[in-house]
Amino acid sequence: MSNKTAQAERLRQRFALYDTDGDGRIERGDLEAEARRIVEAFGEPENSPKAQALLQAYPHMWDYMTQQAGLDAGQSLTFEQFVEIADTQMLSQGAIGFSTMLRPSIRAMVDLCDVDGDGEVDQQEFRKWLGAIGSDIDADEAFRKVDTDGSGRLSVDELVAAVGKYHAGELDAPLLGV
Ligand SMILES: [Ca+2]
Ligand SMILES: [Ca+2]
Ligand SMILES: [Ca+2]
Repeated sequence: MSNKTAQAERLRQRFALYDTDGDGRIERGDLEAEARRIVEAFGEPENSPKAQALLQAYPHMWDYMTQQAGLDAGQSLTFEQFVEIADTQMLSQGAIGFSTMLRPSIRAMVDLCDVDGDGEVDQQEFRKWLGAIGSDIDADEAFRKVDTDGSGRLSVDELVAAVGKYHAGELDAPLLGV
C-alpha cells in the first residue's frame, strides 16, 4: 500500500470510527459518544478527573476541526470536509500537524492508563491502552516502534509522533481506535 493510499484509508477508518451513529456525518455528539465508550472500556467512573479530561478532549478536537472548516458550532462534518481538514493540517504542518490536533486526547489517554503515575506509558500500561480501544495489534512490537528513544516508556510526544506517522502511512500501529 502506498503512503497516499494508506493515508486515505486511515482517514476513512477514523471517520467511520468517529461517526458513532453512522449517519455519514460527524457531529459533536459522535465524539462525545466515542469518548464515553473509551472511558467505559478503561473501567473509569465518568465523573473522575481523568475521565472528564478525555470526555472534554474529544469534543474539543471536534470544535477545532469545525473551526478549521469554517463551520458554525452545531453543524456536522461530511467525509469530504473531514479529509480536507486533515489534508490542510498535513500540508501546512506535516504529519505532526494532524496529530497536534489529537494531542489533548492523547494526553488524556496517557493519564487514563498511567497506573504508576509517572506521566508516561510502560509496556503493561500500553496493553491496557490497546485493550481499551479494542486493538488486536501486537502490543510489544508496536511498543518498540513507538518508543523511539528506547527508554522503555512512551512519552506523550512519542505517542503524538506515532499517531502522526500512522496517518502519514509511515507506521502500522493504530493507537486511537483505528
Ligand atoms: Ca454521525
Ligand atoms: Ca506510567
Ligand atoms: Ca520513550
